[in-house]
Amino acid sequence: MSFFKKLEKNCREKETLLCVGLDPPLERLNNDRINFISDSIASKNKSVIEKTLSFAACYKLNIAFYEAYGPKGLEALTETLKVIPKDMPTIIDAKRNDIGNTAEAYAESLFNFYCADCITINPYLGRESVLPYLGYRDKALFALCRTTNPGSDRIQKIPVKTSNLNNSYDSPLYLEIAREVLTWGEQIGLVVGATDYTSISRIRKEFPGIWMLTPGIGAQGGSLEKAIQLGMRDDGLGILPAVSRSIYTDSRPGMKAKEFRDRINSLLQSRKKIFQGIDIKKSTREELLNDIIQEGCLQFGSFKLKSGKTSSYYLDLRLLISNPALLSRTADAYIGMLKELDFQRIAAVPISAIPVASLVSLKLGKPLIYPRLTVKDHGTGKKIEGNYIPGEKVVLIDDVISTGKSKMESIRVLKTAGLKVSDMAVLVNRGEKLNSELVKSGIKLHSYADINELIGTAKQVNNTPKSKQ
Ligand code: NUP
Repeated sequence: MSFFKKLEKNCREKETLLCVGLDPPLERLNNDRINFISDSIASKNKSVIEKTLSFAACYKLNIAFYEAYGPKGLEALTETLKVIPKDMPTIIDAKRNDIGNTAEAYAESLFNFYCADCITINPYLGRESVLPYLGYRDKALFALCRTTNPGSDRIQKIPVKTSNLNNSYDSPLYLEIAREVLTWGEQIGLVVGATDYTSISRIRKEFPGIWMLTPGIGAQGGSLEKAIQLGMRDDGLGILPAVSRSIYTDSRPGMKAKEFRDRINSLLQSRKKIFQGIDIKKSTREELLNDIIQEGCLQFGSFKLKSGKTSSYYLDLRLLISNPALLSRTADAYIGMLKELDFQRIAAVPISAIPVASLVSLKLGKPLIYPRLTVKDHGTGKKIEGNYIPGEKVVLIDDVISTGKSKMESIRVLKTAGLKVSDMAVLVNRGEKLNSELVKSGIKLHSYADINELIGTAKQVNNTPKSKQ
């Protein structure tokens, strides 16, 4: 299992985001004492691990505090890593990097010898220096982006000229580094310290899906609450507040870790309340289709379609917006289709898909955009509403598909802006012959129900007394 999957599983199961740092404070030792340091650190670590295990999302060991004692210190590191249960993700904070073949040796040591699941690296040397680490597919990296030491401002905030499709502007160096580093692979997160809240917020805004490792809480004065509020993803994950000294050197490390975990969770609870809104029942597929029919979304008669053809039925899924609970359940149906797909943003086909796509976006924590099929001659005149980065993968959402001709209009606008569309999801497929350009594009169509199933449901619903929703 990959590091980020293992981490997310652990965070969800144990309801925690806390990264506990195992950094034994440095002692100046004489020759006699150094022989005992390995046992002494290993047993202190074992005790801290036992007490904090239920509150930790992962452990981070800064290698400096072990290397300081030479081979005896590294023995303690090895022993400690053995004590940590296999399903608990481990990070070795080494900030290590070099030219390719040297980085290969570092990767061998940290990933194969010490068996860390993840390490911190310095991205200053560029992409090739990171490739040897990325060869370990199940492992991950946190690249230094914004560090907590006060002097880091002088370097990390240097303004850099940046340009995108429309304009050029200044960005702080750390943001440019983030933009570059995150193109190197999916196994990469960023170190963004809790001592600069603006950078946490800018990184989260620009990269809604990434993981941040956030040290600087406790001994260095960073606020846990602010870091979480600004850095948490909308799914309640995505940030690892890292606390070392404030837990490790406390006389009751277990209580201290619990206290941090509880503070994180109380923020999570209040967020959940905001997002939950109304009480929504979970429904089976059959119940959902029944209720959509009951809402009057499928009408029989003679209807003229956009294509000019006449149809004996008409699907009006726009009605769902007036029944918030049903709209929310419909959004869950889309989420079921989107779960396994790989994308950074959702694009809604205007106008009918925008309300349900907004709900999907909110529930999944994935940002939303929509293309404009007719560009306004006033205001900004944008072709796409919302923020995006060219090169990102988007999934297109619409309510119904007939031939898919109108989907192609949206897809063309998105592609012209440099976005990649490989999947689209609709609630109902009318089962017509698909537009040839759409077929050629290779975009995969996911539909929740086809029209025959819906017509079948409608017949049953019309023959049975109306049930209460
Ligand atoms: O910017 C950084 N700041 C920082 O403190 C990047 C880090 N990796 N760290 C590390 O996090 C630091 O070296 C130490 O291992 C831990 C913070 O420890 P504490 O201040 O919670 O004791």
